[in-house]
Amino acid sequence: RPEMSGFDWQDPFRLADQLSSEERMIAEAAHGFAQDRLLSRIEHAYMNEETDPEIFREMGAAGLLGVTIPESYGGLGASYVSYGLVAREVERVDSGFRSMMSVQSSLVMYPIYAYGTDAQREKYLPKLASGEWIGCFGLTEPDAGSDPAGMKTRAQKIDGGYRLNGAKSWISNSPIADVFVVWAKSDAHDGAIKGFVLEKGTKGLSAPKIGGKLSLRASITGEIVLEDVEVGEDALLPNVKGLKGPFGCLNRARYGIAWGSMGAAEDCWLRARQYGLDRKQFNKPIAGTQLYQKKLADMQTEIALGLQAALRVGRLFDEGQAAPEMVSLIKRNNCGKALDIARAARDMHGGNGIQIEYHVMRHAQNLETVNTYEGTHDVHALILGRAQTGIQAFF
Ligand code: TGC
Ligand code: FAD
Repeated sequence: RPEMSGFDWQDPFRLADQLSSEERMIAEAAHGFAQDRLLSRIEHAYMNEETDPEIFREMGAAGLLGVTIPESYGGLGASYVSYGLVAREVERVDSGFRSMMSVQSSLVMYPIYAYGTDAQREKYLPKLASGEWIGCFGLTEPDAGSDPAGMKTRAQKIDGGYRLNGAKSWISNSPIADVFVVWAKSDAHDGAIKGFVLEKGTKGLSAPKIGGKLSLRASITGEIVLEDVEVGEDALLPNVKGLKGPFGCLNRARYGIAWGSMGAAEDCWLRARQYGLDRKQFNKPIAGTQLYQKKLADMQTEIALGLQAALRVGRLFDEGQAAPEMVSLIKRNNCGKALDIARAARDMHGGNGIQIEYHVMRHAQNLETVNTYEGTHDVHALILGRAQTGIQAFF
């Protein structure tokens, strides 16, 4: 029998050994940035429901925006595994900060890069990569969430361009956005869904904030209201048509969320472990009880498995071999497990667990959103059910 080796309880499957030196370097830099620049701001941002736009510029300077976009457009030109590692480090601090980063990278820079013209790439990507401009992605509408094909937003062909009318709802970053990637049914394209890049200040375009959120409070959310917004032909993303346009972006963002949610879960796990070692009841640390240790073991197990799965899909992404269903599987499972872990960590902190300074309840509240956006837990189950039965069960 070959020799057995030591066990690193914090990294059970030695994820770190499976990364390239560049990936390790990017992860370490993201960890340093998130712990130095983001952790110190989160309690104030969350309690006051405030989003500091300066964070985008700081993320840009740290190289965290557009990780997979080529360097010639201001990105890092790094792997999808690197992008996932960045999401993990940022969400270790807060899901809202990761949301800001992933919308900018996967939902705004990616479609401009993949579906745009050279002129659009040159105009928008460097400023989005530096964080000078903030982007948002408008797919969801008040009456079209899980079923985006039911969208009512329309683009009508006019001389030299398009006139857009409609309303988008629940849009991350929109009230502070400079660049709006908006999806609309276009009468010039047989009613197919097309993407448009709109700019702040265009007549008829507004983006009111949605207040009163009890989750993801550090990430601003709003509507996008389009009232006879007229744009030139140069606003159209010409190189994609149909739902596969927005879904091509969502595949990437959902993949990042699978990593990010594990970052939030790790923070909850490590905090619960330390709390259990420090907190004594019945004359001993609560971490010395069987129930407490079982919960820690469950957390460790789900996180180790979830990270390993995300790494596998990331490698396949980098080889051009990832399928959307793989992404559904890890987005669904990792978000669901992270939410369970955060709720358990909240409970393990007793009364202190409801306090902002113990962080775990904030993660649990955030993960309610993360489990819902980019396809709900149940919608991803239906995608996986369809793949194995051949029967779609959406309606
Ligand atoms: P369906 O018939 O399945 O497909 C229609 C067309 O789209 C193509 N397609 C995909 N292409 C690439 N990647 C994917 N993942 C794709 N999924 C579908 C498909 O091939 C087909 O193309 P074609 O050429 O044959 O027409 O479409 P359906 O209408 O039956 O869709 C069903 C369903 C439920 C799977 C889909 O609508 C869905 O995933 N709904 C969830 C909606 C969602 O995820 N919304 C996200 C909004 S953005 C957001 O939440 C950002 S939060 C960000 C943050 O703050 O971090
Ligand atoms: P619904 O689709 O109405 O779903 C309600 C419930 O019904 C869910 O439990 C769902 O699983 C279930 N359900 C729906 N259909 C079925 C079915 N066929 N079978 C069984 N159950 C079903 N969108 C963007 O476009 N851009 C963004 O930047 C963005 N950011 C967001 C930020 C936040 C904070 C939030 C909360 C949402 C954001 N969204 C964004 C929207 C998000 O993607 C949607 O909320 C999500 O897709 C679900 O849509 P819905 O809210 O309309 O819920």
